[in-house]
Amino acid sequence: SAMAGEVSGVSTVLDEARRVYRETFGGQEPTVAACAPGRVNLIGEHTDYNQGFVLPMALPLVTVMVGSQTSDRSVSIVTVAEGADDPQRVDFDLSSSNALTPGQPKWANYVKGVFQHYRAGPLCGLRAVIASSVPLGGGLSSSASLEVAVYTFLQQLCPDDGDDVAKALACQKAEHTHAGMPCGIMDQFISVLGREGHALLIDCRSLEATLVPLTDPKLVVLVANSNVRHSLTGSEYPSRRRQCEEAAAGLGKSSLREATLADLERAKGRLDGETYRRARHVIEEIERTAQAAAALRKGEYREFGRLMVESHNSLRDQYEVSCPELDQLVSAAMEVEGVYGSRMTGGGFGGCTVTLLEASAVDRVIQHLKERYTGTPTFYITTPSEGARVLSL
Ligand code: GAF
Repeated sequence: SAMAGEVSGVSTVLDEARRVYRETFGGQEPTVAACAPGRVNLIGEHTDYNQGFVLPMALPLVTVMVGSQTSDRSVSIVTVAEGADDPQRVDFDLSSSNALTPGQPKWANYVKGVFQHYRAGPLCGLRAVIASSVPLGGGLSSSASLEVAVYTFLQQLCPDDGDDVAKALACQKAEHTHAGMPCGIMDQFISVLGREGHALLIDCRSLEATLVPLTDPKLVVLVANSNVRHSLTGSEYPSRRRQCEEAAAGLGKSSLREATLADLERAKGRLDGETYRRARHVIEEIERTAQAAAALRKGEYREFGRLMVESHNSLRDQYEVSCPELDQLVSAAMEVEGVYGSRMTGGGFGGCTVTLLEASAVDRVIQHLKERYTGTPTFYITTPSEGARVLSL
């Protein structure tokens, strides 16, 4: 059995996808394979749709797509993603006008959305199998990894111009139109552009990204999945987004990225208390993220960890997207010697925490979280991994 927190490799997921492909499609072998990673965000939460900074890294957890072109325009796709039960299959015909209309099953909407927004074409028919080691709905961007895996797969059959930023934007659009989730650009961007051994400081206004090395062997990034997901996510995310837009408008700015704390204080009387707190989180978090990236560059892990905890507290108290389970995991982590910092990661209301710690403390931390957390956590000891790529078969 695997050690606590150990992550299985890409080849395990690839092998599973190939096996299911053979089983599903009469013993044939796939000819094309691509994968795209999930992500963990180190800091910069709910800042991407405010044109701010984020600092995610790509995970060794991936979604893999294997398949082959067909001679017509029929599409058959089977998924065996983790968390799903038996393999599920969808069939549609690209020559039919409603082929890409969202419907059931839900997972297929991500696929259809990417087909819809793919930047070259016309697309040919294909048979494919999708497998994943990214936990579904666990806050590690299983959906972005699926979108980007599908896009990267399609690039092999029907090449586009290879523009990575445009690719991330097309996948984000798929999420907007086909999953109804008005997400920012972070998850798709890091899944496309992540680099092994690096976190990525993304400026979501200019869409420029800077690599921040993260390879110190004395340091570990531990992801703890609370294994809870509160149903609030669906409605709360769009409403946070709206509040931020209202706040920016109230400050006379095009986005909260353009606003300073002084601007916010001047406008305080004109904003309701909740909108003020939302805006304050965003403005401070954007600044914190820039500071954290600078600290990481200088190897100032204590400072980085302090900023992580500030981020968590602000998400809990001002942005109000945490939950008791995430708060519990963060406080428990902070009790252990050798931990620099810990915070919720991703949209919130469940999902995961991310903890930065001394490598020597990792067993101690996992043990302590198991004891202190009232639920059943899952752990991933992670390393910053490569973004989407073609796999050889
Ligand atoms: C979700 C969204 F998809 C991202 O765009 C981002 O806004 C994140 O929540 C919060 O930082 O993952």
